[in-house]
Amino acid sequence: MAYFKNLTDKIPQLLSLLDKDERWLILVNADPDALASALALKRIMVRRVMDVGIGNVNEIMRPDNLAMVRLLRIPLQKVTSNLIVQYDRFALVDSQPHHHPMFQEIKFSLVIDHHPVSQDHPVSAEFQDIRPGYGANSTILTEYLYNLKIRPGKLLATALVYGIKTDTQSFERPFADTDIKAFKYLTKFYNSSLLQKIIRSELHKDWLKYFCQAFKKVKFLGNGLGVCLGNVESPDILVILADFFLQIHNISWDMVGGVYDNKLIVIFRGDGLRRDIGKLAAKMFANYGPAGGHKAMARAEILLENLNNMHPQQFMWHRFYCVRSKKSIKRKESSLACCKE
Ligand SMILES: [Mn+2]
Repeated sequence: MAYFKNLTDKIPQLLSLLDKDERWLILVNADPDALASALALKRIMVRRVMDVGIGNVNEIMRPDNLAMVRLLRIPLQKVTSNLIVQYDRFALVDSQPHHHPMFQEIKFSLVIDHHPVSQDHPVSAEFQDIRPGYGANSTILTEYLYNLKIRPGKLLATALVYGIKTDTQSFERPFADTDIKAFKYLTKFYNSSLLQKIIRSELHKDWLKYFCQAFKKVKFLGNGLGVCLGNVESPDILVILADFFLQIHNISWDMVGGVYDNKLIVIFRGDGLRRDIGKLAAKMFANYGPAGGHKAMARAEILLENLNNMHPQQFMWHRFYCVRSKKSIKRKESSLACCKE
């Protein structure tokens, strides 16, 4: 039996679409899984069409994504109307046309994705392969490479490994058996030092100042802690700090807030053992904006105009003490004063 699913129907259909006289552009909303998928599709197309490029619709900011693009030499171009007119055909990977306004303006000939299909937005591409059961789109592309007998080179294999690793959160999120198979298969060809280098590129040098601020402002709350920064360049630094503080011995949960894009964003992290951090996030902020998550990870985003004229830091702590004193009221049946909702 073949190691991967047999794509006997799909392969001829895909190949019949590729023409030596046509230029293809593969579009992505760039994240590691999308970038790896695009690189794999480019590898499949490269000698079968006149030219193939990769275009990203979003700005790439995360340091690990930037490291991936640089170290794995992914030739990316920002999508503009000028770029679009240089190509004849368009492919989309790890997304569907309705996922981004810029995709909606393009007629795609090929879509390969693993997100759920929407009845309201059926995909109309000539060639489509959408498999929502898969943890990563990189897995689908690995199956194509295998079926086409293309052995992935070091850079492509490393990209696909990282795509699977990030989309499945190292197999902590739902995944299919074939995601594991693809991962195992690709590790024969990848470069572990390159992968480690990408994984470790979590921080921009400029972000170190947020650590200083956080160390000065952190408040310990029993077995948890909280900190609220001012404006931050990216909400990713809040995630990094929240993950960082959870490494402290005897700290079982934390919350890290900051202001970005006219919103107070609070990232919650917990050890997932006793306290349900998703519930805490919802109790604190659900009346003010999207807030919630699961036992170990949660997030809240509140527009600054909804902070009841309070400073973001003041608002975060105010909501925390409201929730906490309510809990203690329940426990002690005392009549401690609490804020009005
Ligand atoms: Mn994906």
